Amino acid sequence: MKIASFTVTPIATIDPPLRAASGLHAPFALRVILEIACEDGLTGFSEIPCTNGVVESLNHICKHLLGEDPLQLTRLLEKAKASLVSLKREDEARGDTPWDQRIWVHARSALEVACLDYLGKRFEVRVCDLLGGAVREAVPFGAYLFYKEPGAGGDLAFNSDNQAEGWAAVRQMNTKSPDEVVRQAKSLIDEYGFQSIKLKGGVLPPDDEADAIFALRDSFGKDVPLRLDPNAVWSVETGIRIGKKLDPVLEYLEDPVRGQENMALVGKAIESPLATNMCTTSFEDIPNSVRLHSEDVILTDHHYWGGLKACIDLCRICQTFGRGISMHSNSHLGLSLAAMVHLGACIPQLDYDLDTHYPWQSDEIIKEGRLPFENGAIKVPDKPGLGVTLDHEAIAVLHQNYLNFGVGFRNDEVEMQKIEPGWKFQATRW
Ligand code: GKR
Ligand code: MG
Repeated sequence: MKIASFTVTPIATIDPPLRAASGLHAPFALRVILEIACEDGLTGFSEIPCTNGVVESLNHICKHLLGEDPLQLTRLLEKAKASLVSLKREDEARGDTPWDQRIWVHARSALEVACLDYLGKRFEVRVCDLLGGAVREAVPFGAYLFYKEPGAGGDLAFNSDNQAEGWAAVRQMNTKSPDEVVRQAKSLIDEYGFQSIKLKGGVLPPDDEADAIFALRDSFGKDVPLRLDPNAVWSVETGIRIGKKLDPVLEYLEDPVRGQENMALVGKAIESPLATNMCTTSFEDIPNSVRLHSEDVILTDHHYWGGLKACIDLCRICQTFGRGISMHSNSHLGLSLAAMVHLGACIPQLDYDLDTHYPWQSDEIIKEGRLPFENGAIKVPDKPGLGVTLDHEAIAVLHQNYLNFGVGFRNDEVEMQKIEPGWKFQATRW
């Protein structure tokens, strides 16, 4: 069956003012929804992070794929890659930001996941079955903590008199001190049952972030694994000093420093495993990773590694070279989450709970509504394909948000300057 039409829809979804090394999250996070429709009337969907370049490229590529059969996925992706070359976009570098800026990996992921969703419906099997089969039926995620400014994002102002309770209330609150970090963790864990914790760092002076980690340990005890991720803005000296300080309490330290060489230096000096979604981020980085031993754990992410099958390949390489596997996340909705769950279900050596920003987002674009966590895990959907259905009305609303918002890419530095004039991103801050 051939692809008869496609739709590329950029959307803006409410996102709270979370802090990171890159600055501050804008009131809306940008995503792109790809929908392919085939001659048999069946459709396939995917969700990826949005930039102007991704939207333009996907529109360009998809025109070349009309008439292709998603079952011939390798051929289809080769054709897609060739068509992108003719667009001559120059922004094919990952960049210094905590998130990845390369267009091709995003486009490849969008195409592959939409095709697998369609194929699952065509053959009445789940995406995880197309990937080789599930080794677990529920996929565990961790509590993802952020320093944050007051407010819940979108057009909603912080209102201390509102009726919100529990996580809905804490989600709006300022988080800066170790006590506030612990309050956020307790609330997330009460609401979702997460069994491990990651703190997004790179925001406060490193010793203050270490104090927050010790406060979490005091509060939750040694059975709740803890991670800290300063997104590579520490120097090697700081990475070694803080790494040693936190050695007794961390499950892993994620991207303390920038680049494989620096990661290897820190890794040799401390005991905690090092994890990355910033220094080993493509297959081309693997030889150097092996040569230097730049990290112990790689955070896979199907949006950034070019799709679900590429991540399965990555896991095999990780197994060969003794790397643990975890999963990276960015602000996202249920369509991305469903794909993450199918992938998580198929990774035999899933060593760690996966990252997800999902509790921070309040919108949804799937008819099933917000996907429920049970003891921190999400059940693999049991319907064919990804197992979720697009809610076109919700997408239309979020597309209007995108048009109203009028910004086509994520820029945390500009957002940060709105609350701290003159603030500048620094690739190495401490
Ligand atoms: O949401 O601000 C954020 C994070 O910093 C995100 O953009 C990172 O890509 O979560 C990510 C990470 O693990 O580096
Ligand atoms: Mg990270």
